[in-house]
Amino acid sequence: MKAGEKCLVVGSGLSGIGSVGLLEHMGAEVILYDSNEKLTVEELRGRLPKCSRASCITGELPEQVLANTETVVLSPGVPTDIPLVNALRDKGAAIIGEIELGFLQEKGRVAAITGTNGKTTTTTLVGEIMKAHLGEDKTFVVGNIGNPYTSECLKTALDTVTVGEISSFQLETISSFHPAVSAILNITPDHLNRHHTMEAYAAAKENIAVNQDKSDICVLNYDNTYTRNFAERCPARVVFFSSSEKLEEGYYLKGDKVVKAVRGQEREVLDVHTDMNLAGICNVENVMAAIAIAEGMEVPVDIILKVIKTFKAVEHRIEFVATKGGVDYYNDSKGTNPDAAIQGIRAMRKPTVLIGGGYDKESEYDEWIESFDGKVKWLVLIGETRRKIAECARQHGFSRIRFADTFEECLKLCTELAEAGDAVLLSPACASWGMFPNYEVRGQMFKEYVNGLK
Ligand code: UMA
Repeated sequence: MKAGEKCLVVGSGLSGIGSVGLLEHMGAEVILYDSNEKLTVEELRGRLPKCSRASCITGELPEQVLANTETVVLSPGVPTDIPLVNALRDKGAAIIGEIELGFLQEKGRVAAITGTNGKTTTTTLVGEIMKAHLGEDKTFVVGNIGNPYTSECLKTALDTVTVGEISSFQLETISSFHPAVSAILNITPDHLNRHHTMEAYAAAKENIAVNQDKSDICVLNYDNTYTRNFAERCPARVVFFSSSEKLEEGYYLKGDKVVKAVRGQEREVLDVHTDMNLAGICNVENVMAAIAIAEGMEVPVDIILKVIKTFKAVEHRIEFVATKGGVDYYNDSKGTNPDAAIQGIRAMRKPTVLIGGGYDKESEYDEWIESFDGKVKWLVLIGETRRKIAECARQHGFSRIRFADTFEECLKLCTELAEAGDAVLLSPACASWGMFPNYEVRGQMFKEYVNGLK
């Protein structure tokens, strides 16, 4: 990027603010733009540091800016096929995403993790392992996890490692992003309103390896059809993990043990009951992926195991909150798609009052409803998708459904419906948008309500 380059940053959230800071450091002339008409220019300015010289625009983008922009940095929440982005592309502007911009300043090695589910847990665990190996000051954990890459990349050096949780949205707009180790944990239907087809969604995820070669590693889930098939065309050296199949090469679950196979020779790595604190088969898969990634980043096995032994569940992911009036409350606000929510139900051991519904990502709910398996005694529905889910549930013979207009009403209803010996699970199978700014706020509100119960 040349000094004085005219850059437009679209979106004034975390990624946008990080991008403006980095672009200004790189000597660019920056405009921060947000299409949300409800935001004022003053509000945008207030989000930037005082020293920033960036201009701010909200609402409609003036024709002159459209014509003069040389590089556009898109926030992940901005679809790449909206008229504004098409117009900028047609005018000849280069379009990149926030992750690509961060990578332009990367000096160390990168481990990048994507997948429909398990990204946050795996990224956090790999981050902890890298910190134990290299030290806190030489490890950066960035990306979809909530810490923009552009805010950290200038601190990287030849001996640092960046661990990135990278979403499909972020992978749509990379061009040179090149991790030494990548991982695709699984690919199941999600975000179809944004990507339109499963093929496009899978292709975005596969982009994580697009710049890798055989000197790099790509960790893939053998049990998932999409990721297993990707191995055939993956440009990196593939390392598989599996929780259901014996592998000649890779990491797999054998009874209660995770073993590593090298040309058919097995070595026991850990016992899933005594060596880890995370519940559910999905977490065994996350742990296997984390071991494969960390070994790929040349971390000695004893350090990896030491960290896994003390690692606790990530907030909002099948997180036990409290027992109140004999009822166990679980926060799985991160269950933002049907597949993740199925894992939440699987982890329950008691009759469950389930909170579902939220923002409509055009998901199908059939498999989720089928996974209720006699365990869900009431389904309390909220949000935009509630009628669609109720209709689907009734088609599958499940009619113990209640509706709530607000989250507060929903929580009160759950407390009334749950009896001692039951569980209440917030695992909505939908994103939080529309009712909450993000899933963290939804989970936090749930926890505050539960902790306030007598
Ligand atoms: N905006 C526009 N034009 C548009 C769309 C949005 O101007 O067409 C503006 C909005 O008005 C808003 C801003 O863009 O002011 C928001 O940008 P954003 O949605 O990209 O949000 P950020 O705050 O930058 O957060 C993003 C990720 N958000 C999304 O991908 C939706 C965060 O992931 C991530 O933590 C953060 O960057 C730092 O990397 C969140 C997420 O929900 C957790 N991710 C999805 C998921 O996990 O399912 C993919």
